[in-house]
This record gives sequence, structure tokens and C-alpha cells, in this order.
Amino acid sequence: MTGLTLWYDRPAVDWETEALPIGNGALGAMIFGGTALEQIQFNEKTLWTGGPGSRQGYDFGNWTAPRPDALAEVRERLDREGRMAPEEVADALGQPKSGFGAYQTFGDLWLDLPEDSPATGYRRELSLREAVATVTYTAGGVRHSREYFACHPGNVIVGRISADRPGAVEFTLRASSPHDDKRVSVADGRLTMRGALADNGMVFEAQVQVIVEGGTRTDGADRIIVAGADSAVFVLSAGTDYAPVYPAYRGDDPHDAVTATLDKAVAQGYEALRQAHRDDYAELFDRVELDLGQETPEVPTDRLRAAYTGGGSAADRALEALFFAYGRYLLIASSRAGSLPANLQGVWNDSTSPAWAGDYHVNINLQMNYWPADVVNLTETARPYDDFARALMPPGRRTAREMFEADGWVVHNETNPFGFTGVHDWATAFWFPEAAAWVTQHLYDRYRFSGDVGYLREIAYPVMKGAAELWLDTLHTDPRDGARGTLVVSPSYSPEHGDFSAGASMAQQIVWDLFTNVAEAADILDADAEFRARVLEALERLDPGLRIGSWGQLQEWKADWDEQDNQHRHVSHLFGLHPGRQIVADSPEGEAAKVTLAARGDGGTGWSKAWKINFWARLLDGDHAHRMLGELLKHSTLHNLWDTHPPFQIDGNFGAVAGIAEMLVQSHQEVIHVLPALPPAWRTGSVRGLRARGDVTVDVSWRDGAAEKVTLHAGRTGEIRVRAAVEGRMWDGASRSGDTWSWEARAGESYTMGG
Ligand code: FUC
Repeated sequence: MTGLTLWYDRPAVDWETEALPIGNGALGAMIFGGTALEQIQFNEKTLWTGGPGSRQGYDFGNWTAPRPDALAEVRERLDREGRMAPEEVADALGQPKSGFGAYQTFGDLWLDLPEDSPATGYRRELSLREAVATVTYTAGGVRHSREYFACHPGNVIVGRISADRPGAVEFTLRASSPHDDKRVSVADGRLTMRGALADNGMVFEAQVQVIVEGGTRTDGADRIIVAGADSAVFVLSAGTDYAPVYPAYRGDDPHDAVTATLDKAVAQGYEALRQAHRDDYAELFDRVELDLGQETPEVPTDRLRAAYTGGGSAADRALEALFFAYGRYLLIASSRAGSLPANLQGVWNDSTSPAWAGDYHVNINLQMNYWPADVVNLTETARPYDDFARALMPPGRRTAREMFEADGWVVHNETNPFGFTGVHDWATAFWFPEAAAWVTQHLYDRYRFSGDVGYLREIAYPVMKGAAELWLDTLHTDPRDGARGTLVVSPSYSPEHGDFSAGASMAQQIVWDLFTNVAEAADILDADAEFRARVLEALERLDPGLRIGSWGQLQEWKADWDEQDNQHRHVSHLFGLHPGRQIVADSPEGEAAKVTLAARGDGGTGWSKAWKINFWARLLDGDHAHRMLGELLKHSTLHNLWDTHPPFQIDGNFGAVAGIAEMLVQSHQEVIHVLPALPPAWRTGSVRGLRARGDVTVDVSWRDGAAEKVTLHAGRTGEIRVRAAVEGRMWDGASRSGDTWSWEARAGESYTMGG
């Protein structure tokens, strides 16, 4: 398929809105594509200030002195008075942040290029098929080309500089970094930049090897000079002494690993690295193909986006299909096994003080990053998320013990790579112990997609169980419910507005989701009978957090405080609709969710709009879901198709990809629903390779808004249930009830309906 390329007719000037991202999970780079000066800003995902050793002092967010009665006092006041201002609760339970740190830019590579005559025929592009960024132009009669990619198997970033005339390649490569405690040295065409962060002593090192074909390569004191070459290649490797292990979070000096990685890559050579990259990337990216009936006009991507109307033209659909593919590209580029998960900016950051520290917000943002991972057939990209969740347990247990006197583990509103599981004191965003439960949701969901019991047993279940233990010990009997003894979360806070109260809807729905999942998991694993019985008993008594209020809305709080003109970006009380599975479409709660969403409006920040795509898709309203995609593309998307909050925040890219998938296939309710929310704007098209829970891969084509042919590839033997309005061919043994078909599928077999 054509059109899966972002391209521009000018070099990038602005990092955030114009430069193009490449990455391999651990490493990221932003390509500017200048003709006189090339800038390649780069990152390594573990380079963080803060944490143990920070000059500010680091406390993991745990209370620096015990507060034995603090929580009980807040609870009692909420029981008496019903609500408390966030500032009062922050005074009682918060404390100033110390040593949280921030994700750091590593530095920049610069190529000083000869100032020839002006460049003509300029093109800068990012091919999503190849995961390669290229820059081409003509100057002084010579066609110059550069290509860049981030190779996951080799763990390096590679660039190649070439020209169509022998001997015409000439540049000086140098490096810079805002960390003034670094040293740069050069030997044998290898530039080394090494230092330790002033704040926490974290050691970082990057090495860049330059290799030339023809011409000369000269070592300067801090730069490498290439002249008269036919072509040249640079290979970059970088690392730090970070280790994801509580409590010190430090490992080996990075020098040996960075050297070995680079030596190996250099020995492989450019073509082999390119091939390894191509194979590795294509194996992931090519699993899914989306055709929305698009036609890609020959205009640069910034103009394609600026011309987008949301109205469903073939060019509009081209942008939508490109945006979907780009989200999958970004996930592959920013989240691969062996490093940290994608943070608020994936892996890309050019600053020493990025917005929200470029951290891991867990009151929606980190979770949203991984919503698409399974449904768009990139389950491997979620491995860092699994590792991160597991690594939060040791510090989270200590926080649970010290703050809640509870078993299990906890994390609050946001965290860092150093196990920050406690609190700070920003009144409207410091208290969110439900985050741990929410983080585990995706682990269970990963099991539901794959059916991999080994994964459930070894990886998902221990983390889920730990999160559930906290709530078994912490839920509070709500005096408002008298003899019924309903269990509520107290104190609870609906992100990131309103008052504190007991039993906010999101808190209840998250605990409902966790208890439901962990009880199911224990049952599947035939494990922990006593624990499971406790969970089921608590679930029975749990206030489900689903109330329909005075104007027909789903209530955000247990008391009917919702204001009809409140358009806050968080729509937390619809958690049970998405990403949860407690609220189903066409039920009274589903209808109330519609009322709530309509009142909240179609505005919001980037991620908020992305969430609303998912909500409307789950409510089976494809037109409204598509409208939200339109709002996102029109008003919250930058020239380089990054989502903007503002500023750039990658969750909206990922949330939107998940939302598009939800419009095409849903499977959260034990049935594979094909084309549940197809918008009129996508009259005819097809998608191949989406995943449904139960280890099924789905291909579907549709015409004039109706499914034409559906093929299901069964990964496992067992019952498949499919809801699809499709006419025509059906195999023996399938039974039908309404528009739902079911049959016993055999592993490895494919089943086609219609067509
Ligand atoms: C949540 C949101 C903000 C922002 C921040 C990183 O707290 O409420 O809008 O996205 O995360």
C-alpha cells in the first residue's frame, strides 16, 4: 500500500512540531534534515535525574515521618461531612516532592555540511513501511542523500550520508549535550561523550563511530572530519548505569556495554544492520494493514493535515490511515523489550526539564500508551510495561505498609524509574492509590488476548494479587449505606477535579475491575482458594460505582454532584465503559454514559479526545467516535503528527490508535464484535490482522458500510463467538443466535464468513 510516509519539503526548524522521530525502544532520535547543518537530537530512555543519590534527597514519595492517624482522620471527616477540599487532604496526606527527577535529553549530534549553492528538490521523509528517515536534495549539481534508522537488534542508531557524485561527501560530526559535567574525546574515528549527571551522579556514555568509503576521515579533539568521501556511515550506541532494581537503581558502568554494542554493530556493517532492522521491524509492522478507501494526494504531510476537514474525503481518510499506521510505528519505536516503557513523550525529549518531567503518569497516561498494544497486534511492545509494573512492587509494598498499614502494593498519581510510589502535594493530582489496580488491568487483558496461562501465572497474577491485597485491607464500610455495609474507597478523588469524598465512581469501578479480574485469574490458575473467596466476598459488598443521576448522567461521585456544564478533560467515571468492561452499550448505564459524554463535550486535550474515541466506539456510535478522531486530527495534532496536549504528549497518538481499532473490532465482552462502530465516513475498506481476545486474529472487509467478508484465524482450540452482520457462506457446525455465531474452533485453522 502506498501513502505510509510522512514527508515534507523543508528541513525541520522546531523539534517538537517538525522534526521526525526514530527509535528502537531504548534509544530515540529526532531528525531535522538541515542542508547546511544537520541536527540529530538523541535520547536513551534511562537517563534521568532524581532517585537515590539525588542532591535533593529522595524518599520514594513515602512519608518522611510516620503519620499514624492521618488517613483515619480524613476518613472520619469524610464520613461526617461528606466532602473535603483537595487542599485540606493534601495538607493531611501529602508532602513536597523531593528528588523525583526528570527524563533528560542525552544530547545532539551535529553534521556541519559545506554551504554549497542553495538546495533544490528537497525532501525529508519518514517511511513507516521501512522505519527509515531520509533527507534528499540537490546542491551544486550533486544529489545528496542521508538515511537514518534505529536498529533494535543491534541497539544502535545508524546514519548514512551519500551523494550521487564520488568524493562529494563532506561533513564534520560533533556532539553536544546540556549536561556540563561531560567530556568529549575522539580516537580512531570514534567520538565518546561521557559524564555523570550533577544531580544524582548517574553515569552516561555515548559513542559514535564514523566509517568512510573513499576520502579521508580525520580525528579532531572533539570532532570527526570527513572529506572527499563517496559515502559515510555513523553508528551510535548509548547507555547509563541505571538498573531497574529497588532500592539503589544502579548497575554497571555503561562503558563496557556501550563499547561492545558499538564494536559489534560496526563489525556487522551498514547493509547487515539495515537488513536486521528491516526484518525485525517488518515482522511487527506488517501484521496489520488498514484500508479506509484512502487516496493520498501528493502534498507534504503538514499540508495534508492542515487541509483535513474531518469530512470523510479520500484525502481525509489518507490522513486517518496514516495516523493509525504512525501510532503503530511510534509504539514499536518507543517500546521494546529490555528498556523502560514509553513515557509521556515515548522516548523523545530534547529538554532537561520536560513537561511533567516526561514521567510515567498513572492516572491514565501510561495505561493509555499501552491500550493499542494487543489489539493492533504488537503485544511484544508491552513487555517493558510488564517489567515496569513488576518493578513497582517492592517500593509499592513499602508504601502500602507505611501509608495504609496494608499488604499488597500501591502507586499513586505518577511515578519515575526509581520506584516513586508515594505522594507529593499538588492538591488536585497527588492522591490516586487506585493507580496500581489500574496498571494491572492491562496485564490481565494481555492474558485475555493471548490465552497464555504461563504468562498469567508468572507475570500478571502476582502483580494483580498484590494490587488486590491492598484493597482487601483498605476498603471502608460506608456509613451512608446503613446496615448494607457497602464497601467504598475512602478517601477517593476523581482525577483531577472536584472534592475528595468516599466512593468516587472511578475508584469503585477500578476496584470492581481488579477484583473481577483477579478472581477470574485465580480460578483459571486454580490458585489461592482462600484469597479468591475473600475477593469474591468483598466484590459482593463493593459499591459498584454505577449510579444514574438527576439529569440522566452517570454520576462521577457517589453523591449527585455532577454539573451539566462541567467539561473537564478527565471523564474518569466512564472507566467501566473503557478501558473497563463493567458498563455495556445499550444498557441503562450505557445510556447514562452517553448523557455524561454529551455533556462533557467534544473538546479536551489530546489524550482526552483520544479517550472519547474509545468511549463512543464502545457505545457503538461510530459517527461520534469518528468525530472525536477528527477533533484530535484538526486541533490536537502537530505537523509531525505527534499528539499535543499541549505540549507534545504521546498518549493521544496511542489512545487514538486503540480507538480506531475499537471502531473495527471489539472483544471485551467475551464475543468478537466485528465492525461494532463503523462510521459512515469509512464506507468501504478492509483491515487485516487486528487481534481479539481469545487468541484470534481478525481480517474483515466491508462495502457500503456492511461487512462483506470476515476471516478469523484461531490461535487456540476452543469456542469462538462472533457478532457480525455478514451474509453468505458459513461452514457446518456454526450455530447462530441473532447475529452472533459460535463454533468450536481448532488451533491454526482459519474461518471465513461471507465473501
Ligand atoms: C494527567 C492529566 C494532564 C496531563 C498529565 C501528564 O494528570 O490530567 O492533563 O496529561 O497527566
